[in-house]
Amino acid sequence: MAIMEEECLKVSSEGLVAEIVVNRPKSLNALNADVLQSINLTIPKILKNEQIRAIIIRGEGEKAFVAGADIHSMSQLGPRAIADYVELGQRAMRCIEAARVPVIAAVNGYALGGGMELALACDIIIASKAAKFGQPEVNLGIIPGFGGTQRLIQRCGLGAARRLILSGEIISAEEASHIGLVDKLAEPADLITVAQQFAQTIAAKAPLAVRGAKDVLRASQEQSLLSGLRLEVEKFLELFGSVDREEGMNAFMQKREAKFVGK
Ligand code: DAK
Repeated sequence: MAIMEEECLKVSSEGLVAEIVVNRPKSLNALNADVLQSINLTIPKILKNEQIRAIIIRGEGEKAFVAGADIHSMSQLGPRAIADYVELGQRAMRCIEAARVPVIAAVNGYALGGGMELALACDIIIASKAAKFGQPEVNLGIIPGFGGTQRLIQRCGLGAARRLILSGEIISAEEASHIGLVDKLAEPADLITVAQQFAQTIAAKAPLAVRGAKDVLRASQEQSLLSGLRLEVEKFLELFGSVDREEGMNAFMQKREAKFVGK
């Protein structure tokens, strides 16, 4: 049953499980302000329904879960607007992380930059064997800004976070599974079924116990997460004013290699 349909987000629920689909396949589901705002509005609406015991998030189409923050729209933003965008995105990730029910990312294709950060904000990551993961922000003269620097460390350790964030390397789903980024792998055609089955498994458990466990697990990381997120935003905003950021984003949009000057 579709419970809500906006241009950039499709939301439905069946029984105890709700599904959110990021619906911008022509831009590989990149996160613009509309998507982030819709996530912020949609999750509280879903959670008002007390029947719902798990949420699945996935991307429309076969090519991408989410290929990152929307570089086209981000490149146009001035200092004030970029600060608003930061706030919107960080709030969307917190909204997922703090949801009273577990949230499962079903990753079908590219999960890059803000897309990988969206998956990291979820409790469980289930990926198609064809999925690809990476934090390629250094190619654009910036750093992850939706919590990736912090949540990747928490999930996979400092070594893996350094490797991925400093190099921008894109890794296969199998490798992502090997470093603990992905919790479960599925054949591409089975991804949605596997995610639904796992959501049903959780939904069948005692809801108060699941919620209590989610809260306590999260609390173990909370203080370092909050101070890390503040640092991440400060550094992101500083870098957003750099010459290299402008060059990196222009190079992406013009489909050419970036020439960085360290300014
Ligand atoms: N934004 C906007 N459009 C995108 C996009 C993106 N991230 N990724 C892909 N697209 C668009 C392409 O521009 C292209 O559009 P048209 O040219 O057809 O109009 C269309 O999707 C198909 O993409 P490609 O033609 O490039 O497809 P390919 O198969 O050749 O390549 C690719 C697929 C995923 C390898 C490639 O598209 C790619 O490298 N995309 C960019 C990936 C990336 O760098 N992602 C990270 C973005 S930066 C922060 C918040 C968040 C962030 C930072 C700070 N704060 C607010 C503090 C996060 C930043 C990022 O996520």
